[in-house]
Amino acid sequence: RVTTKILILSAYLLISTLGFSQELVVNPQPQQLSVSKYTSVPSHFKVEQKNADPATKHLLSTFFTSNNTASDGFSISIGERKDKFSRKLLKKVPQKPESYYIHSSDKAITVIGNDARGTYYGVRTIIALLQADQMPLGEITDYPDVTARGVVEGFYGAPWSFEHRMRQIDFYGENKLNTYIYGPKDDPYHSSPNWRKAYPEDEAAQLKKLIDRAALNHVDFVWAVHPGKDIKWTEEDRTALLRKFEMMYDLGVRSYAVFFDDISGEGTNPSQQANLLNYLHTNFVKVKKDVTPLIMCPTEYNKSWVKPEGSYLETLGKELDPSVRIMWTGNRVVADIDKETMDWINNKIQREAFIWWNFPVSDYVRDHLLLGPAYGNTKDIAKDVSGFVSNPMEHAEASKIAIYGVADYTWNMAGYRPEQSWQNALKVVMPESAAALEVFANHNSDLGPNGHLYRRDESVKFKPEAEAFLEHLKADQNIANLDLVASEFNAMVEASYILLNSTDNLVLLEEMRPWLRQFKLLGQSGLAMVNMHKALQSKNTTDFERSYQAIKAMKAEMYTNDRNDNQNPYQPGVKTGSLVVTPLIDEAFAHLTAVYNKTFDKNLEVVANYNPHKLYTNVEQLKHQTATLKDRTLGMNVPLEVIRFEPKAYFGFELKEAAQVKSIAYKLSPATSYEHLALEVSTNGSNWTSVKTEVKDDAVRGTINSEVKYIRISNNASKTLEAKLDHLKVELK
Ligand code: 14T
Repeated sequence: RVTTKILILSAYLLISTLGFSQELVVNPQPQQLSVSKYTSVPSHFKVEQKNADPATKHLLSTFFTSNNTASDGFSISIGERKDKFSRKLLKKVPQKPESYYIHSSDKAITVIGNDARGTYYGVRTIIALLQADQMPLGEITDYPDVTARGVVEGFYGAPWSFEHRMRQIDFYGENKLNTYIYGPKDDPYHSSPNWRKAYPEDEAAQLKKLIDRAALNHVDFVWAVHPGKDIKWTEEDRTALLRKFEMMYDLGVRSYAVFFDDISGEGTNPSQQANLLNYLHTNFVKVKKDVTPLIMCPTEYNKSWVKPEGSYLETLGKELDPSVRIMWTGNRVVADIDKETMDWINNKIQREAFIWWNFPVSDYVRDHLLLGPAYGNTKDIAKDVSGFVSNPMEHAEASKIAIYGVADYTWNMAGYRPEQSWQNALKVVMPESAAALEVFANHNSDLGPNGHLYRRDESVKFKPEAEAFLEHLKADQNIANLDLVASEFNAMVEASYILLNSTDNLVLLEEMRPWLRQFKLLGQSGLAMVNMHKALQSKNTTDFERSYQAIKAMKAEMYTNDRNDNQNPYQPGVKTGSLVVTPLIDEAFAHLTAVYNKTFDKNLEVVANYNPHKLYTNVEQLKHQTATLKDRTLGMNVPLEVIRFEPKAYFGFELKEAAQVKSIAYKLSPATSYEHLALEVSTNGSNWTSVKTEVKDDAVRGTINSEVKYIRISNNASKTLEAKLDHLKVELK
């Protein structure tokens, strides 16, 4: 009996000792960890908190309860540099904001922070270790590389719910992120027209709860305002803004941002923007004394939008008070950040830019889930940024995978390993089903073709297998990795079942459900494809045709899901495995069917489901958009931005072959654009006929009665036209 117990115990200790080097326990990865070994956790502690920080106090109370504390327990003392500690220990605390030092021996644990937040982080670290049954013997010296680290809720689309935000803020505290910028594009009290007004009572009450929760997690709740659409540069409007800041202050806000992105007209004037920020700095930040430096998002917030002849950024750099932080998304709207990016912008604005990283935001590819690692930013920019925040997906819980990586990267850049960090993140968000989640996330990370030209790796380890498979299949050679490919499809199906029936993170499951249903079907169609191949080899036509029909049925079901789930007006539908797995199955299916038809003199349809029509345009901003086909309606994914139509610019479709068309509809704003645009059709792409149109509800409609192959809307005027494209749709007969 006793020996078994000892055996189990020592095996357990061995595992937990080995555990730390391979397993997650503390995120972000500490800067310096010199722990000689991990021993078993004392059963009782005597906790002494020397500082009075309420957040730390609360955190301590979540772990040290009446169950594991006693007056003669193991000593753990916690405090700040300014509290009483031995000189020897105090010397070890880094002279850096938010730093901490932990000394842990078989006699006592001491946690000393450089400041209140550093102490809080030290406690986070020691609790995480003790919770994982890893009592360290040694020292931990730790501090963040980047000053402001966190998230900007700055995407278009449904803002996060109150419950999601509460969960997020706790997650930031757990992962030592210190910044949550509240700026949902679709909150009318953040933007026009209601930015001047107080929040309605119930919304204010919820915000207050979030702000309090942020304080409890040592997270700066940054309230952002987006006034640029209708702001007047008057005394009246600036006092209106001051009043709003004051109202938010009363709710507990101590950090503020002003966003000037995505606006046009008078609001874009840099001197006026600087004036306003300086006014707020002088009359609010300096007066209050407990408010952190202002953050602003410029109108030209990425390099590709900087007007060569203008001096917008230089003006901000010169005129804005040096304490004001300026946000920057990089060389493009969606971009990864490197040293050159930082040198360029910092030189222009005469300060370290505050990075707004547009990942894993998916508001321009809403039919995709972005579950891959946070990678692509170089490790040499720690000293060049004043902050680094991630703009996430509208799926809050799913965004945690990337946010976990951002927490790790911004804390300890040199030590950041994206893949390792990602693995750890999967275990944190789904402790029981992490392995299944890995299979799913592996094949759900790219965005598909998009207007921002931003892409991510997907199916990384499977990709070479998929390529080898297709190569051998098409060359009619033995497919050496057939079993490997089949077992990946099998893993997809099994992972789907596991996740669809998991209980370890129901919030995440709800967000992923539509994609999981597609993923299961995709895996099943992969298995059926492998079966087609085997049946063809053994000349079993019955098996071949059954698997062929099964794939068609699965494709039909996926198509139905695509038209019923996630029906947002921008990129409706549900895409999964779109970079590697789906093309592999589609290509193999088409090839196998063609070979089968030839061998057995049959006539099965070769393509299962694909859009044969193409975009037809000479407008750079539209070239990378995608053409969509839903039932008989041909459409186009439109970009959010204003498009420049130069003289002779055109956009439309090239049909696979000439066909009858029921109607053509498009909408642009402003509607005055229609005066300069003509709707034209052609059978050969060189002779064009104009189509008569009518305008109704600001949208244009045209009908034709002959077969056409090309359809275009062209700018036949002599001047450039700037307009937003709302939609373009062609109804096929
Ligand atoms: F302010 C910014 F730094 C920024 O990135 N703004 C938006 C952001 O809210 C959005 O989530 C993100 C991804 O779509 O990109 C910016 O949104 C755009 C991008 C455009 F190209 C808004 C209008 C555009 F024309």
